Amino acid sequence: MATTPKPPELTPKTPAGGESVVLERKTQRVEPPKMYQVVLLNDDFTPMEFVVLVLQEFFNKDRETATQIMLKIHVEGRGVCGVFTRDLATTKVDQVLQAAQHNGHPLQCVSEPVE
Ligand code: TYC
Repeated sequence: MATTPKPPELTPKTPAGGESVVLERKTQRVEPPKMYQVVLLNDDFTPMEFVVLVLQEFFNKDRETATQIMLKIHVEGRGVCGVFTRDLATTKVDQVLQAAQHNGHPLQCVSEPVE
């Protein structure tokens, strides 16, 4: 035998005893995503100009800023190129490593969680 579907219940049920039900509206709080910094590492072989181009191309730095970051890496051994969500940071690392490999440079790049 076919059954007729019931319409959805639009009003909260009144509990036995007759008292009414108050539905609270809860404010939804969403945690900001964990962020990851992409770090370039110094080496003795990758040309300075290549690192500057990488910073301009993949991290949208202007030439002057890119040069400053490259020199900081050259002197200090490492430097932060940008801070991203996890997936974007992974993509940036992949892009840098692929460009370095393609051009025969040993440039290394890693991502690490920001504290
Ligand atoms: N140290 C390299 C050189 O003297 C330049 C360099 C800078 C390489 C930054 C890597 O992440 C790097 N040619």
